[in-house]
Amino acid sequence: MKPESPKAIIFDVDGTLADTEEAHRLAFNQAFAENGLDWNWDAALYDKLLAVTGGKERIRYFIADFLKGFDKPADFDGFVKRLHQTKTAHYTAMLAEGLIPLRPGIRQIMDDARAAGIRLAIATTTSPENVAGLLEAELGKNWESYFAAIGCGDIVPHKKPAPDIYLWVLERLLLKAADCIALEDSENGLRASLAAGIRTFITTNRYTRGHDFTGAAAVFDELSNPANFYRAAGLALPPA
Ligand code: XBP
Ligand code: MG
Repeated sequence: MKPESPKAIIFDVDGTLADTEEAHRLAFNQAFAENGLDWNWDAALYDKLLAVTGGKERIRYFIADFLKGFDKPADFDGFVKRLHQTKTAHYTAMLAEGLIPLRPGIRQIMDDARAAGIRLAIATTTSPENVAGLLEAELGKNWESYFAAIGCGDIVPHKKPAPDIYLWVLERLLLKAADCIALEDSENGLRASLAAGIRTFITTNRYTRGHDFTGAAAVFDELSNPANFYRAAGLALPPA
């Protein structure tokens, strides 16, 4: 039986709405240099570090698992927090310059869905400043009006692959998981949305192409032709 047309589409941000991880990686390295740390996360190392979601959590993971003999400062939590704040400042500066566009087809999907009365939401691990920076640059000052719920960063105790952020969004939408679909890019993201019971579609990128997407409803390399996504998702939307 054909599933009913979803009432909401819940978007992941990094890697899904926009190809952001290279900019995150550069911002991390700028923050390390600015704080006199000779750490350099090249693409190969960053690929491994992306196993942990959340920038603060990723810094801790790097120190614990990849950095031998680091002498932790007394206020280690404060050290990580400040380092991550510096990184976020560099990253949002890149966003403000319009350096990170939405991926092909994403704007079309948002506009088509809104025109058909399908609600949009965000469920991301990234910091709220980053969501605002990306979407203000791409959708304009009233970007928040596009979304019925915006779940990001530390508002939940456990980040992806835990389902917390998706459950938080479903609660705000007052919708059941079966009424929604999710759009993700990574294995951690897919595990989070599936654990929340949400039918999930994947769009891959250079960092996630080799991930295990078992359980995804469909996997796309990219969404420049939204009609393929609409057909797979049972979205009654006009072909692009
Ligand atoms: C991706 C993440 C984030 C970003 C870095 O989030 O895991 O941690 O890599 O952003 P998602 P922060 O795919 O859920 O959008 O440094 O702000 O965490
Ligand atoms: Mg992602």
